[in-house]
Amino acid sequence: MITLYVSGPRFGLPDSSPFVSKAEVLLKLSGMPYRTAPADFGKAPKRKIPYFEDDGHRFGDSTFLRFHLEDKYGVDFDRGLSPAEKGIAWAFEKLAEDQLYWALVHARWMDKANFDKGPRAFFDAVPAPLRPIVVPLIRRSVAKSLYAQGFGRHSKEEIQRLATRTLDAIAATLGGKPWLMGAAPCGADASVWAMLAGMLCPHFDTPIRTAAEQHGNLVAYRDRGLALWFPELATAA
Ligand SMILES: N[C@@H](CCC(=O)N[C@@H](CS)C(=O)NCC(=O)O)C(=O)O
Repeated sequence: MITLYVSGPRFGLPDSSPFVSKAEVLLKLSGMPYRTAPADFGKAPKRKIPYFEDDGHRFGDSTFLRFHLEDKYGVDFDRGLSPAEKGIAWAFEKLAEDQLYWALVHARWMDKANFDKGPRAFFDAVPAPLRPIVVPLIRRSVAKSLYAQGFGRHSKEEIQRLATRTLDAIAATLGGKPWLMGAAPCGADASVWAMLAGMLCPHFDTPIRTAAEQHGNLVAYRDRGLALWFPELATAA
């Protein structure tokens, strides 16, 4: 059975990491049995979460989980989609991961109020005397990643503008459909849903969340996914 290594539910979300939520949705969509276990970054093949294990082999990255399920178990996440629709789905998946995700990281880690009520708790297991050293160190390394990716070079207003354009594009493409590409969820819904759920998380106050909330269809999409894949959280919300 596949083991998915996770951070765990937090902030009313299936996982504090949207990529872990994405991976769990992929597993749910696949219908394959799986279990979850706490992640250890030291054992993560790519030093990121999620990572997963199957038949004694460990692999990193949520998209490679998708490829693994497709290649080894013949799962077709894009059943019924035309080649053009598959292309659009893939582009939206990567738009969510390469744009929305970084806006989310910026909002949670660089804004002090959000950091204090969010990611700061990741360090609760670090002995108290070490926290004043470890917390700024890790926060600086996140700032460096943001700078290397590019969003760290933008002002808050510029990030807001980019994220809003992405949210508008997703909302327009989703339209009145239940899922991104039609009546059934496809592979891209795992990513797009996970990033939107993180963006709409009421625990954090961000102008991007406010922009997302302007789109009734995005809020309904988040609620639909929560009810289908994580009903325990839907009833708690
Ligand atoms: N491309 C990776 C991205 C995973 C990712 O960025 N995970 C974040 C948590 S949401 C992480 O582990 N960050 C730790 C780091 O960058 O050191 C995937 O799809 O799995």
